[in-house]
Amino acid sequence: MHIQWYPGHMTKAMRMMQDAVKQVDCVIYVLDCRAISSCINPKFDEMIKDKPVLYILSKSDLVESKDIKLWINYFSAKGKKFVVADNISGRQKNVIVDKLREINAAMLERYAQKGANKSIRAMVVGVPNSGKSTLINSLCGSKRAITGNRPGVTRGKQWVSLAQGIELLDTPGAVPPAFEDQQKALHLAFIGSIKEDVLYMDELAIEVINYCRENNYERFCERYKLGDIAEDNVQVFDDIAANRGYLLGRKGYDYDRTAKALVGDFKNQKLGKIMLDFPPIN
Ligand SMILES: Nc1nc2c(ncn2[C@@H]2O[C@H](COP(=O)(O)OP(=O)(O)OP(=O)(O)O)[C@@H](O)[C@H]2O)c(=O)[nH]1
Ligand SMILES: [Mg+2]
Repeated sequence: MHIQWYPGHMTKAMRMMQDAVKQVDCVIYVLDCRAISSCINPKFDEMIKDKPVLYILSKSDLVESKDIKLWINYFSAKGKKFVVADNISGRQKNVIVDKLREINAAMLERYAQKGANKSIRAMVVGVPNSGKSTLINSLCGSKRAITGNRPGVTRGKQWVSLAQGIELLDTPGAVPPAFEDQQKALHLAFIGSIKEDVLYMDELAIEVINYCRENNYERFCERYKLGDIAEDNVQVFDDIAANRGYLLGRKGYDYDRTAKALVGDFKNQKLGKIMLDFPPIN
């Protein structure tokens, strides 16, 4: 499967962000903990290169803490400012506000010397569905930004003010215009950052089987009541469809339904907490 998805609204969104970045003091870069490397969009990196950046490693509740630890070590070693967050609980609110002050300390100090009180303006960027709008809502304590578990929920730009003298700009998610590394595209597909219409469920399901054969063997067998995972992926489909009763009348097994169940289970942590990207070794 070759994944390619760059709808017109993303070109428009990138243009809007190019303009908006000139008006902000810093950037909040939201990365889904399940696929951190895949969430890095080189187009964002280019756009924000002159701004202080706070990385939010979001959806931490969906990954094992021992796995996140690897990323904590990586970001720390690189001297990057970051907060590991689960946006829904909003538990990290104070830490995030403190870190925003920290990355803007020089600017705040300049204003303070002139006796002025300057608010911090931050643009929130990330791939679709990474949790940007949810993070903004948790920081402001109310549902100001629209959220939803599919890519492309936020379409325009929206400013939200926090009581602590911070203004946040919500932006639409964007993926790179082309994926040189299809593995990254696949990982983005698994975390719901790519519209399902452009994906082939059966091919994604085969990736799930391959992943679980390597990483989550027992959990997979338990979930689908299998003695083992057959070597032949079509056989695995047959075994699951048979156990689940996914039949197409007399025509045999319902592969579409089986594929959907596999991908859905993978996405909804029914096959365990899964981290797809590991830090590069350097
Ligand atoms: N478990 C979990 N779910 C989260 C977290 N943050 C966001 N979500 C869910 O992820 C989905 C996407 O969240 P949004 O905030 O709409 O994502 P977005 O980055 O604004 O997406 P676009 O506007 O499409 O670019 C929603 O169903 C949220 O409830 C988190 O920290 N943990
Ligand atoms: Mg949004």
